[in-house]
Amino acid sequence: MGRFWSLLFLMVPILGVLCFVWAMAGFWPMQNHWLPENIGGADAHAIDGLFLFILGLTGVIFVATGLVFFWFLWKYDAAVTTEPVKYFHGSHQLEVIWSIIPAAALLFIAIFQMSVWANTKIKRPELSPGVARPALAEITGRQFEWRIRYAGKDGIIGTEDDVFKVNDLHLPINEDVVLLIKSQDVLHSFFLPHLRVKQDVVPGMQQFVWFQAKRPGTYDIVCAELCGWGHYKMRGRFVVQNRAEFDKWLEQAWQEQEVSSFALPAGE
Ligand SMILES: [Cu+2]
Repeated sequence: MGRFWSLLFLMVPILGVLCFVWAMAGFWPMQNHWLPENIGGADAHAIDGLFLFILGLTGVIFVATGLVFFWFLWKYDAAVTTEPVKYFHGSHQLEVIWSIIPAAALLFIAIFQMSVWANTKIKRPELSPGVARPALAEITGRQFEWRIRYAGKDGIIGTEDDVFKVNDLHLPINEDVVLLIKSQDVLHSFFLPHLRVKQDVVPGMQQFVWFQAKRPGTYDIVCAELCGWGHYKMRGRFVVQNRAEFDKWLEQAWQEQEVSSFALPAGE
């Protein structure tokens, strides 16, 4: 019977790897179970590269551990092993080895990912040397929607020509886009899966995210932090379009906003 359990245990690494390969290949019924289409620039692709590297590294360790477990279960099956159990009280040498290897692996990952981290979280794009690119829009997360305030024609947030929208983000294609992220109430997480952008939205903090969108279309904005009963519906969409279309859309949104704000007859 012990052999049965060891073979069953062997299924863990085999089925685990098979699931990943199946999903990556997009075979039925696991179409759309792998990463969403990557429409971002070099940074987004570098993030995918890091993800796959770490997946490969942990995958090798996962399979190796699974095989070792299997081997021990198989070899020391009580039904076929008559030798009595032997105990020993730790091995200093082994402990040093299995502390150093993971520590070295983690240190390697920490150094290996530094330039990607710097590009996506520290080096904000610049308009000209020393001048940070201003935000295209301010995104305020609140239970349970994304309020979006576009800088408008003057390119400055907080002025009279700002355009207000809810859950409807438009972005120009092939440009460095900077967004200012805030929370009105609790912790949220601003997540654009197709751009590999994810930023915790922390009450009391102003944060910036930046990226380039390289493919036109309509994509999801989601909240990636459980923020209350309506978390599931805290989603919006973003539309990637060329600069001329974006400007036209913004102008039209401004006109509509003007009409709706000033349409009431005097006295009402
Ligand atoms: Cu949320």
